[in-house]
Amino acid sequence: MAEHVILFAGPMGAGKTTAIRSLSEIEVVSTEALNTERHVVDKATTTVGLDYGELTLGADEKVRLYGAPGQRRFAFMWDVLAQRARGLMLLVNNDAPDPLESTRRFLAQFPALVEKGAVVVGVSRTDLARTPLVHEYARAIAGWHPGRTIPVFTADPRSASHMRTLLMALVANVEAAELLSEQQPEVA
Ligand SMILES: Nc1nc2c(ncn2[C@@H]2O[C@H](COP(=O)(O)OP(=O)(O)OP(=O)(O)O)[C@@H](O)[C@H]2O)c(=O)[nH]1
Ligand SMILES: [Mg+2]
Repeated sequence: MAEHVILFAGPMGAGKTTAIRSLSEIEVVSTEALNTERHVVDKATTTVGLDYGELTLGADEKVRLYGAPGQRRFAFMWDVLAQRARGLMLLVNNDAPDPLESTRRFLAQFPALVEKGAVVVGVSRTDLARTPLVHEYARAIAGWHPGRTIPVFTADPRSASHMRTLLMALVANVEAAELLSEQQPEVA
């Protein structure tokens, strides 16, 4: 059975934990603690370690889902989790103060996955804030990472079918990127 390890990263409140709970076929392992930053994002709990879930895609692709904490004070976990990840699902809450700048900063945290072409961006909470629009993200990302294919979708992390569509796009991109890199001739 082919196996994928996908990391969900992005700012606090983007919906990483919610997305993994929507997608997982096993009971999700979570490390939620009381949110002491309710002035930043008004929700009861926040991830302090990681989330873990699993699902199968098609007949024989197992996907391991890891969710990172969003808060910068837990940023040491981002590198730990990125070392294992073959793909990055970057979730960004559109109702945050400067979601484009958050996108730029989070992409800069994961240069190897960006370089490999193994990233999909999901813009959440678009029912609460309509803008920036998807094409504005796509244009900004093309400016920061010219020549890289980083698809952007709107996504509701509460919806399993939305998240499944994004995940399938990401897995397809990861597989294509890995096949391409195998075909690259060795540099003498
Ligand atoms: N209205 C609306 N609510 C959403 C949407 N996406 C997520 N939410 C809600 O926003 C909150 C997101 O919380 P989490 O899933 O804990 O976010 P997180 O990214 O794991 O946050 P941290 O672990 O604190 O970094 C939840 O209450 C979700 O129900 C959306 O598209 N629209
Ligand atoms: Mg979380």
